[in-house]
Amino acid sequence: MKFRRTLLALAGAAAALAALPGAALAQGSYKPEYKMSLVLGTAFPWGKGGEIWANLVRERTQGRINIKLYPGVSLIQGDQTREFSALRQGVIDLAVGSTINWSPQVRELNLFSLPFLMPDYAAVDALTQGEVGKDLFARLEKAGVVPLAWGENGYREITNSKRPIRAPADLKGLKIRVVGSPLFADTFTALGANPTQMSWADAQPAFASGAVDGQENPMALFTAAKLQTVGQKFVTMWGYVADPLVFVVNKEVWESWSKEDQAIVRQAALDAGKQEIAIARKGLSEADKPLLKEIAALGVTVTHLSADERDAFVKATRPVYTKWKAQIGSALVDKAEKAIAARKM
Ligand code: X2X
Repeated sequence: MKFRRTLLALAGAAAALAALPGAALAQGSYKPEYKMSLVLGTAFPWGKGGEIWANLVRERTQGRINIKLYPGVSLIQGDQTREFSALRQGVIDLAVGSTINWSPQVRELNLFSLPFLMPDYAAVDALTQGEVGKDLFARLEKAGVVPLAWGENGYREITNSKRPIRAPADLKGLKIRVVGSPLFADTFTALGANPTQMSWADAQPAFASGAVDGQENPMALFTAAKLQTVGQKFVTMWGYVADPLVFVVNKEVWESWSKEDQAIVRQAALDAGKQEIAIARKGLSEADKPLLKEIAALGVTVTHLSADERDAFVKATRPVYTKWKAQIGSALVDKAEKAIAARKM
């Protein structure tokens, strides 16, 4: 009898809970703190972008939305290619994430990793700020997250500990760390290198020990992470891919906020994204590229390619481009190619 009463009471409590609108994340029921995932911290343009976003949101909502930064993708133990799934599942509330790290789950994001698709910053902007950017945001929404703004990690230049790279033959046999989808492994295999997939957290000790010879990452990251101190003494400016960042919110969290706060968070992401892109390009978008002089002053050999030399890399990776164009979706890649051809310089 007693047991039955308990059961009935439990059933009643469950029914009452179910009747609550949206249970834990009802509209207007805010968490005391929201978790923002980032691969890189505030010493890097990426982390600064996240910090600017969090600060703008805190100020403009008078503290209603309080965001804490979790750099090093610590919410997922450093496993950056799981970030998108964790975001969707609600382990992460917000993120500023790279298209590379989310590309295993959202194959269209591989677009930016097609070798030599985007020749310059104007080409990157033609994609992210145009129709292609809108298509990709629609795709991300369909995947269950709320994308708000674009940022930038940057042009990923090849670095290594062994020798200057001027031709694909110079990459032969070099062990190169990559991350993201198998597109990167395909690209480096086509160039004769020996690609190895690992997280950023694992990569740095691997450079230091010499287990890995080289890597590719933006120059702002090179200096902030002091990659010259872990043997990366040779840089080649080849501009083969650039990874944008996306400012994004978990869908349930987004829907729990008032319309007014949603508008504030969106505008703050747009403002932070714009500032972050300027920070990411600092020292590289100017004609004399002062950041490269700084890097050379650290004892690093910075190699610039002639048009013909660069073309050899383009040719060697063309089969990879063709293969992945089909996997990403030919219509989307066609649209991107047209937007780049029509870009304003
Ligand atoms: O791991 C990398 O190379 C980094 C930091 O650039 C990304 O997260 C894509």
